[in-house]
Amino acid sequence: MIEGGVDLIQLRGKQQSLDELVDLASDLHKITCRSSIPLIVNDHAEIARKVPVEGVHVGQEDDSISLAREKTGRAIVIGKSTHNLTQAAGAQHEGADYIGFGPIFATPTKPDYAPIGLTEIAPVHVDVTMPVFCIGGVKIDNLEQVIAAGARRVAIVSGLLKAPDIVEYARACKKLLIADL
Ligand code: TZP
Ligand code: MG
Repeated sequence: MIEGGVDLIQLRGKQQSLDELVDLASDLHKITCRSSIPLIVNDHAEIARKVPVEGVHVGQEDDSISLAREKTGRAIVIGKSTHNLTQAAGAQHEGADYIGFGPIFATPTKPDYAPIGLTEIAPVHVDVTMPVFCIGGVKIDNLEQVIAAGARRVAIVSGLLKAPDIVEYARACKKLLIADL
């Protein structure tokens, strides 16, 4: 992914214990920091006390932004998942540094959430000033559509992980995103 040009990596391990996530974050951070790619850990702010990751990501059901900041004990990027315009504005008010916005499309990676579609992508960029990462079912095949709807940044999970050639897939996505800047 780094070779292909991703700008950020998030460690997301829903099946792993906290200890396992700390070990994974530590191994991963050795790789990401060589390329100055920020590593964001999902769900557990306490990992940031043990590993010098650059950020923590919380969901609507996780720690608040302020509790997550407290748990990390240091200046760090904190992002939040949002699923509608109200939550996006709330995350900004709460002091998030960026938001995830979606799921844009239905996705097996997050099966319990209804897709929100493309229509709120443009409005969310009007409502909030922080970076917005559109997420959920985003693939190389629909990326132009997501960008045309107003997205400037995307987070891709299964598209990248299932790609036959991850470097090429990341490169192709990056090319579409950069072309639109
Ligand atoms: N939050 C909203 S959708 C999603 C998360 C974590 C999963 C995105 O995964 P994929 O495989 O890129 O659809
Ligand atoms: Mg979470």
